[in-house]
Amino acid sequence: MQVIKYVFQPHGDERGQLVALEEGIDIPFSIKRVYYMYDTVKGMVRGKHAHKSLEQILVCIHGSCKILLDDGREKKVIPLEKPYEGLYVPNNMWREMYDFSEDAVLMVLASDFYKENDYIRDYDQFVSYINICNSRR
Ligand code: T46
Repeated sequence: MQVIKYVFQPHGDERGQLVALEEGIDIPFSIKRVYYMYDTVKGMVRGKHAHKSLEQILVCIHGSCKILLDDGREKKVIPLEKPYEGLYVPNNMWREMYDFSEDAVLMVLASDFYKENDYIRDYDQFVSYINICNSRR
């Protein structure tokens, strides 16, 4: 599995840091939605689903968390600890977010609006779905 973690360019000066994210330059898709999660309860695991089409970039803009990516064959855990790092999560990828620090704010840039019918929330269904997708290639 290829993991793409972007390192964005901070514009630092004597006042501090600023990161700008522009579609087509820093982000490889049109950004249709931005959401973020905070106050995540200790020990809680979020996600546990895949998307059929949605592409996303996850940026832990404060604190830290871990992301488990699973393409049905291989699993990888990617720590997000810097506000200038972005993890690309493609479609057909199971994801779980966990180990949130108390102060974590996880921001997500998404390629599409919220569509419940794009989610696969059952792991066995996810594996069957990607096997069908792979067999059509
Ligand atoms: C993903 C991971 C990284 C909305 O109404 N609009 C939205 O845009 C989103 C993302 C969620 N919601 C509602 C739906 C649920 O009632 O917010 C509630 C929590 O959503 P969910 O349980 O899907 O949250 P996570 O953290 O498990 O997953 C989210 C995204 O849904 C998902 O696309 O990849 O973050």
